[in-house]
Amino acid sequence: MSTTLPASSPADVGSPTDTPLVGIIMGSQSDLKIMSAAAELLRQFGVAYEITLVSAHRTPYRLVEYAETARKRGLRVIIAGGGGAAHLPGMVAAFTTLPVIGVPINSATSISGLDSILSMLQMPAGVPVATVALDGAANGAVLATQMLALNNARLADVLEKYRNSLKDRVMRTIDELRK
Ligand code: RP5
Repeated sequence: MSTTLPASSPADVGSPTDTPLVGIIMGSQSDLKIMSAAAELLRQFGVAYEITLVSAHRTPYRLVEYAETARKRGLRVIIAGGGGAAHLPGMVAAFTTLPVIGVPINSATSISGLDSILSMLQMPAGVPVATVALDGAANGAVLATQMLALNNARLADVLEKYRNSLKDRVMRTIDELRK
């Protein structure tokens, strides 16, 4: 996503030096090429985030610790990406009542990503994972920012400008095609 937004002022809530409000996690270093889009967008929005690896299968105790301490460390929403048997978002959701946004990833080991989608989409009642599109890390960042913007006027304004920039891009292309 190459949309550039105005830099936030130092006084803004959620400048990159603040305590992270969004946790971006993923199951493997191979997921980083997808999940980095979420980090890039949050950086553009001026939302403080942290990004790290937490594997449901390879570092299960780290998953428990990450999820159990997330709220008291100041996080307000978690974006969790995974491919294959993508249990990370669901298991994180099991250990925290923070909203968890799941990003299914079409990894080399997945069945065209359908396995990842179903792994995080079909959660039992009471423990939701807000699942975005396959490889949809950017929408994970937008959705997380929309949650934060519920009580943050600056972020609401940033999102408005972002939407307008998307519209402007479409209109520019329409104009180009008319020539
Ligand atoms: C999942 O398995 C990860 O989220 C990744 O998408 C997939 C493959 O992992 P690697 O074998 O590339 O480490 O746990």
